[in-house]
Amino acid sequence: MTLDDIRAGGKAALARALAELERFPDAPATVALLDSAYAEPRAHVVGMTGPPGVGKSTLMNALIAGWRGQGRTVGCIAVDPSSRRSGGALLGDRTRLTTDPEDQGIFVRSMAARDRLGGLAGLTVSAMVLMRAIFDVVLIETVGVGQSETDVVGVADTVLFCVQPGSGDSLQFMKAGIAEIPHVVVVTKADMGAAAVRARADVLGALGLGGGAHDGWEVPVLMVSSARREGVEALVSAIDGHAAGLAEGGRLAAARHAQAEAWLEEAVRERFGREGVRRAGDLSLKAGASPFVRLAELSARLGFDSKG
Ligand SMILES: Nc1nc2c(ncn2[C@@H]2O[C@H](COP(=O)(O)OP(=O)(O)OP(=O)(O)O)[C@@H](O)[C@H]2O)c(=O)[nH]1
Ligand SMILES: [Mg+2]
Repeated sequence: MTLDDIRAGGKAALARALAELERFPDAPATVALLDSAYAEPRAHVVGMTGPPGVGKSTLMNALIAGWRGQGRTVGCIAVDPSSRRSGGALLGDRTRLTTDPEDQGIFVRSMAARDRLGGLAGLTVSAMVLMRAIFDVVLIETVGVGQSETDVVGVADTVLFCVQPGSGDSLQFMKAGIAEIPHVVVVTKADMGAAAVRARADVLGALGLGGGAHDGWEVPVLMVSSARREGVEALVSAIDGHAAGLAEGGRLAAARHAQAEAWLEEAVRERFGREGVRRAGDLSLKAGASPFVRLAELSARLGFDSKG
């Protein structure tokens, strides 16, 4: 299947391609597809994280509606930390999508984070790269449990961190040293009134303590009520503002290049362990070079490990 086939075949074709990608991650056809997708990035990639129940999925629905209202196409990946649910991942259940299933401009895919607790499995990156070549926006939702918040940094151009009013999330935010992670902080459930205002002040205080520095970008802390669809437009604008800043001076390309190199090293480590990383030697990528071809080459050289 080629990118053109997927673009022509719509959501059904994309679903088939993603299934192939999961079943045969190392097949030459898969690598070729990912390679071409990597060379044609189209979407801005937004990562959304935050504690369980903070309102990520509801916000995802509101954001999708916001982007679709502007005529933009949206691909979503909801990463399910399967260990959180009894009986494994309830795929598709977490998203509770309220959008029109007939709309070809929205595609949502749940994925289980098999490899690490709450982490973004290698497949998430492959799916993201494929969807990035097809949609205007790609949104990745992942539950922040422990240190896994940082994982979303490895796949997204703009990272949103969600904080719930009255939950102590903002305190956690300070203690856990996660203030450097987000490009935009969202105080969810803003319809909760005073508690939301306080949460925002707390987060601003935490950011003021030296956190939140991103290359001249001042991290906005926005109050959003997904339930009432309030503040969603401002959030969409803030994301666009961050994207515009990244587009200057080749920053976006540099950030994506660094992500690709980090992913490659992680993938080699997962397959061949630390010893594999050592034997692989130089894991840097040439500008614009796809990590997928490189991984395939390295895997052939290092010998396929049963863990792969
Ligand atoms: N009052 C209010 N409640 C909200 C809002 N957004 C979400 N909720 C509620 O908060 C609860 C959790 O929302 P979800 O969107 O499922 O939260 P989540 O972060 O995706 O949860 P997990 O996927 O389990 O981590 C649900 O009961 C929602 O109805 C909001 O804007 N206002
Ligand atoms: Mg959710």
